[in-house]
Amino acid sequence: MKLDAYWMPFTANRQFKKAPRLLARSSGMHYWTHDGRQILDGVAGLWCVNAGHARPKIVQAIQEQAAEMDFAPPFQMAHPKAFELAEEAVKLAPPGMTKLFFTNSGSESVDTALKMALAYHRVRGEGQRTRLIGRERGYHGVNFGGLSVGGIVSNRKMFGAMLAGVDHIRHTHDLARNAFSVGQPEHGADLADDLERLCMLHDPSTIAAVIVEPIAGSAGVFLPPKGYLQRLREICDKHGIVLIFDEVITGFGRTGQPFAAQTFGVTPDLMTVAKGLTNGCVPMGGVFAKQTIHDTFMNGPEHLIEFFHGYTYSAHPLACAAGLGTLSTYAEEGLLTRAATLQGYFGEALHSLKGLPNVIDIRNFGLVGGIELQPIAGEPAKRAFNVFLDCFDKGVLVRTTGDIIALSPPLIVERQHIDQIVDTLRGAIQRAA
Ligand code: PXG
Ligand code: PLP
Repeated sequence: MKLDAYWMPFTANRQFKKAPRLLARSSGMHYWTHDGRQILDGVAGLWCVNAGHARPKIVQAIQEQAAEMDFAPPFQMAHPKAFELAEEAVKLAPPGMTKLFFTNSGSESVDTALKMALAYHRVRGEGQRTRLIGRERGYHGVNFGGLSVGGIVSNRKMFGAMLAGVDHIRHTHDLARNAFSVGQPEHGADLADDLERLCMLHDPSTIAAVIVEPIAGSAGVFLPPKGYLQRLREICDKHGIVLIFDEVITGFGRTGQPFAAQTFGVTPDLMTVAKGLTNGCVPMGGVFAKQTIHDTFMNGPEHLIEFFHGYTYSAHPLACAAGLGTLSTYAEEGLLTRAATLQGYFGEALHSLKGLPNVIDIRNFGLVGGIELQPIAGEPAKRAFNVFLDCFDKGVLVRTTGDIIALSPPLIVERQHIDQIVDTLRGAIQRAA
């Protein structure tokens, strides 16, 4: 096979092409490589295959839809499954979040939510609210909006000035005080007050929205300190700032409830999703909006477009069919609360790795895990990458970012799979010493 033409995303292309890792088939908790090796999926593909692979209802829904209708234009037209999926999805959402706008990815969801927040203020006559606030070490996708509010230096530094008028609150990662916390860390709720600092600097009347991940996944699994999200909500309420939760990873059962907003008891104004919405089977994302935000747009003459935004593939029929198959699979199997049942076992298994060489922190919540390693001096990210390669060689797929190993198994995971993931990691971490 020629590997030349494909410029791979977020990949060490030259290293990969010397020793390619090719997946050919998937079912349930497993992948099979092109040469027939079985690989246990410790990361739900890329945090998205929450119901496990090749689930029959989803497969059938996609097949039938492909044969019935390939595409329907989403602007000034629609098809029934778009409405059905939105209706089913908002039933799972926190109270008041009754509207769903469709996109094709998490990155598009984030840029959509930022635009919604700006336009919402403008429609209300507060068009001076143009500033967007993100958080250091946040990940909100790779499009210019999400990149600008994001806080991962390597994702940002090559790309110029990005959006103007963006600022960032401090991240909450604090190894000195919180290392090896089980579940939410005790220390750091006060870091939410950093938003007050930015309000004082810019004046709150200039701030449109704040976006945070309830649990930061991609940047390295950072949990919200106890009380932190509540405090952010209070400050946003006080100053009329739209609070956006980016639930691209935490959405659809990862934390033990359908959404992290429910798990942590804090309702945002807008909520971005993707990944688990269609079990990763067809690209799709979305933005849940509070009824009040949506209704603000519904003024002016009825024949005029209210929100000048959308994608050719918004509410694509194949994605809607996959989404409906996905939500009914989640419901039938109780998957959206299964992480709550398993988090004790999962957490204990992960924390059993404490004491291994170079393990400087272990973090867990629901079915999300993070293991932070001491970097090799002068060679950041190499130790964790070696662990990743070693695990893949031994039949387990994990994910690394910098020197942090991230875990997010499909929600159908069983105890023996958790044991296999953790045992494989134990060996690999020892060999990486
Ligand atoms: N927001 C959050 C919170 C995400 O986790 C996105 C937005 C962007 O979604 P798309 O669909 O545009 O990729 C994400 C995506 C990793 C990893 O290594 C995680 C993501 C993407 C790529 C890698 O953990 N999350
Ligand atoms: N670029 C061009 C030239 C287009 O015509 C369009 C859509 O019509 C786009 C970009 C945006 O594509 P999409 O709607 O798939 O995001």
